[in-house]
Amino acid sequence: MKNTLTEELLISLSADKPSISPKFFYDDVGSHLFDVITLLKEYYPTRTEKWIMDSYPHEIADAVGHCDVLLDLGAGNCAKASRLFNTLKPKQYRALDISKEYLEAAVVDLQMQFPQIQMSAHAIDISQPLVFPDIQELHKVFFYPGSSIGNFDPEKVDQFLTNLALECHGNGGLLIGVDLVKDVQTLNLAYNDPLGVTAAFNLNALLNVNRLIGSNFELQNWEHFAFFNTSLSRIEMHLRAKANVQVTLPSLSGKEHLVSFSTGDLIHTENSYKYTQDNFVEKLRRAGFDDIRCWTDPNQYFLVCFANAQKNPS
Ligand code: AVJ
Repeated sequence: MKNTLTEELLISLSADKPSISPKFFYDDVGSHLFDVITLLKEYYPTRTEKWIMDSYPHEIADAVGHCDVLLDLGAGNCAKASRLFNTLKPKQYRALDISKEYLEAAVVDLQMQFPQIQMSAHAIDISQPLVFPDIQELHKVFFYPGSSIGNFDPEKVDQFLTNLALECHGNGGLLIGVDLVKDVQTLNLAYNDPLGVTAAFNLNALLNVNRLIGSNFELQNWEHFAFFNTSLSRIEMHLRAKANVQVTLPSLSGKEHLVSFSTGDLIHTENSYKYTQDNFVEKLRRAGFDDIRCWTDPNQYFLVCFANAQKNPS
């Protein structure tokens, strides 16, 4: 695990267009910073998704039907799934997330509050293909809230959704939250909060990388840069060099090498794609889902969908 992550970072940082995958945001500090982001007035997605879920509990529960296993993809602090327990009444809850310590602590807490639900925590990278052989026969509800799907490139979204539809084995579905396209100002502000929490969240990726691979990025040389790319319908986050800097990267063979950045050079850290309801529903259909139900807020800032896996995928 450690070596593949190191290798992945060395390759992506030495590339023509350097990047750090957004999964490297979520060390302990980064996970907490993200929690703070969700409290900010400018960051509307979390609050709006919660409003939608709280406003349509019966409609959502009706669409989902009975639930043997609730599979939480990207559980974080498990707060979103736990709010569904009383309406969906899952028999089992499986929390999946990249951040192990954070996740395990959250599940231990939650298990005490809901002793009747069988719970487990799985520290995995959900951008890898998911398989659940031991629960094939059970009615599965995949839960993918928070517009985390926005991090995937559009082709990857199709693969990911197709894989989930197949993993349902005609018995279950997907409850998903998706951020919608809206005016550029609102989008830009959500990723450029005046308090600078998103900037800290972005910069913290460098500290995590230093810890993981032993590089020597210095935060004073980098700044947060985020904007909505209208033609690609995505927020892009980057770290921008404030000076000419050299960074020492170790290599797997033990030899170090230097990477140079000039003032203004970028390290791409995240894409956060925004969809329209129609194009997202169309993606779900193409992936093998049907009976798609959608809920949104009065501003149409955010979308929640439940999509059933087709019984006989063609
Ligand atoms: C967790 C991927 C949904 O894209 O809005 C928040 C992460 N990045 N602020 C998003 C994030 C900057 C977030 N997702």
